[in-house]
Amino acid sequence: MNIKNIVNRDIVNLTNCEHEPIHIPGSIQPHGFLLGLDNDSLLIEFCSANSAAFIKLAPEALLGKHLTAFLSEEAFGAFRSYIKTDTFDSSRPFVFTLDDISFNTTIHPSGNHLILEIEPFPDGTLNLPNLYNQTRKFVSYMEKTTYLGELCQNIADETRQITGYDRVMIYKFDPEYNGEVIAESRRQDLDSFSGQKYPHTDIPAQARELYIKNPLRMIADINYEPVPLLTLDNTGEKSNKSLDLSLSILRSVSPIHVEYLKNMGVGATLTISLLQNQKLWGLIACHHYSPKILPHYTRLSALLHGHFLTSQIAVRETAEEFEVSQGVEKSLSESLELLHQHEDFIEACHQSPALLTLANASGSVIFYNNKLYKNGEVPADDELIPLFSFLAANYSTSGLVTNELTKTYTEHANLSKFAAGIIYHSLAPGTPDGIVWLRKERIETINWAGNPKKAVIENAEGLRLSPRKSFELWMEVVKYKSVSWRKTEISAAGTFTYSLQKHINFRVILDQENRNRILNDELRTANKELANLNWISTHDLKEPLRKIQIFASKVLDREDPDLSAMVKDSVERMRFAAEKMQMLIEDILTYSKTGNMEKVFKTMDLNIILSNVLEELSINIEEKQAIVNRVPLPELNVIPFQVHQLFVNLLTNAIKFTREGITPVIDIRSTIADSEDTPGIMLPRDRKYHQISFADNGIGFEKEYQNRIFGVFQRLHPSHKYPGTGIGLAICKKIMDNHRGFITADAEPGQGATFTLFFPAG
Ligand code: BLA
Repeated sequence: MNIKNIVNRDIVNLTNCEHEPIHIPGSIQPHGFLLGLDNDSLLIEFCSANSAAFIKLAPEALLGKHLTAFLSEEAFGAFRSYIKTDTFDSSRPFVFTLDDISFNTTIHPSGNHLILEIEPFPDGTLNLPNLYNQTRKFVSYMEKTTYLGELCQNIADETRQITGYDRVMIYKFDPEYNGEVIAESRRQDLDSFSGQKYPHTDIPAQARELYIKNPLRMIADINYEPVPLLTLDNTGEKSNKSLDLSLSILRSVSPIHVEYLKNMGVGATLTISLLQNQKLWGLIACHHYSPKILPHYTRLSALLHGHFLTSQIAVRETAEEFEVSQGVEKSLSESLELLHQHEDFIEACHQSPALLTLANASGSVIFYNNKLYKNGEVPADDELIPLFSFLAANYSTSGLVTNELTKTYTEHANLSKFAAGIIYHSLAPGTPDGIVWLRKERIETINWAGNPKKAVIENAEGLRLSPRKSFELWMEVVKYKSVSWRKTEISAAGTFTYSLQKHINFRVILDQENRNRILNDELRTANKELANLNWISTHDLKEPLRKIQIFASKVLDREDPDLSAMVKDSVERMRFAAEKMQMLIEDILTYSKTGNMEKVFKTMDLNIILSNVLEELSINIEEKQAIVNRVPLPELNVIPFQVHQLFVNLLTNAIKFTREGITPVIDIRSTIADSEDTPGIMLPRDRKYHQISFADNGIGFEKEYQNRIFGVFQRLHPSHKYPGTGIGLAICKKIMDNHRGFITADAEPGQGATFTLFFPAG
């Protein structure tokens, strides 16, 4: 019969430390022995080399056999019914007696095998724990303690009392899995480890994974000699056999960890996992300074402590978190209230204490419209402004939450005094406007148990890893960091920012509306004033002008021989100037009236208006012997007196700007047109217009004046021959605007001019 061992002989080195397969060492600790049975046949396939020390049968006598090799038929029957229950209950292990020694067998499945771990009861008794007492104590802790720290201390004390270890620690992980001793119960003569920190490298990831699956492990004697697991070497078909000991209690531990504990001077350990949300929250770590085997039931008692503490962690942490979040919520709703009450929240309330306490910040700053609104303890303005620009450039969409700003805003460590940690949100993307909550730097001294940077050292052989040898306190001073932001604080800051953004947007709209309203009011008043001013000034001006004209006429009419021709000429000029002035005033008055007067529309036959105008101008027409050709005009909804004015102005121009020696002919035409009929004119599409044109054969004008001609005081022919104020066509344009129509001009110098009106049809 060939027998081989399945000891894993991989050497751990710098490159594979995290991958050391600690679950398949192929060996166990010697305080018990292990059998691996084939699931189906129940034949012994694996046996630890130390079986003879317990049952006087060497592996050779057991491998390939049934348990009846050492159990009576009766005990074997009991075993069979035990394993039929499917769930293996470690609180009721399989117990058998051999030569008056009771053995405790914990059984669990592993792949295709059943693993039996067999330990004798150290003193031969079962030693059942007093669960009633234990439970009563737990309940009293629950009632007595409010905070997690206190509870941990109680658990540490109680665990030491039950188990008798020299030192019991509650060891808590931080997010990076560095650990800290947060509670400790110890033999009086020992130095305290309380408050010490241990780097994450002390417990590698695969070990942590394993401790989630298997919450309890024991090293009974750190100086133990690992016992190999043996199996039959059957024709080599399964040459690389291994047995997964993840859930085993006897599993041999990693040699690196053994070395670690030896360096620490520890003789035996018990470690219990504390889980939260399927993650390792911490450990109950027990040290003994000499070998120590903890009996099965006492282990279970200690495990119960672990479960109890685990069940309370969430409750206590939630209670603490709840207390904080109640305060945060209160401040948040206070701040939101202020926001809703004050239209100018930023100016009025930026120094509200609630704005700080909603995130438990030491300072806050709102940067809005290039102004800093500061609250609490904050950095100087010339530091804040560049900070806001930096944040807006990099975090305007995502925001930023950090307890170590210098990590992202490097080279600004000086800011840490007041802004080591920040929560930032933009208020308007694309601008530097934003809000920050700040936390001051908290300089922290960490008591590392040995220098964490030297947690791993290469030993003499070069590659082989070694845990550090010195656990002497190594103090690290952590700077530039603030206390971390809690979830509730981060979320309160987010909620408040969102409301502030809405508030600002609303303010902007409101401001805009206000500004428009004010502008409108101002415009209306200005218009009124203008109309008034026009009216007053024109009336006030007209009066003295009339007087000048009357006096001038009197002087001229008198035929006074004493008056020299020169004086007469001067008076004549004066009268002419006064007349011109009067015309100008008249036109200005009309122009301003055209815009400001109430616009009363009436359906009118334009032929009637045209006839009236022609009648009015008959003297001038006759004087020039002008011919007016007209076609029937439509009936339209118009402001009658304005269309009258329009026709007067157009016809007056046609009669005025005539060519010498040529009979003036004025053609008035009317038709319906749309944008397609008038390619040169930008009429709105899909609308029909009444197109009425006044064409003359007068002096015309240069094409370049075509558009300018409708501006105020545009005189095309500024000479005595063609007197005018330059307002007439501006009035025409305004009238057409009032009718939502258009006026265009077309001309050839020396050929004539055509003015076309477009009145909307229907
Ligand atoms: C395992 N390391 C462990 C365990 C603890 C620690 C508690 C669990 C195993 C056990 O039950 O003892 C660390 N123990 C501590 C710490 C304290 C303590 C911090 O009592 C503080 C008071 N360890 C190293 C280095 C490596 C390493 C450098 O220091 C490797 C790179 C490895 N630690 C290591 C391994 C295990 C381990 C592989 C798993 C041991 C096993 O379960 O096989």
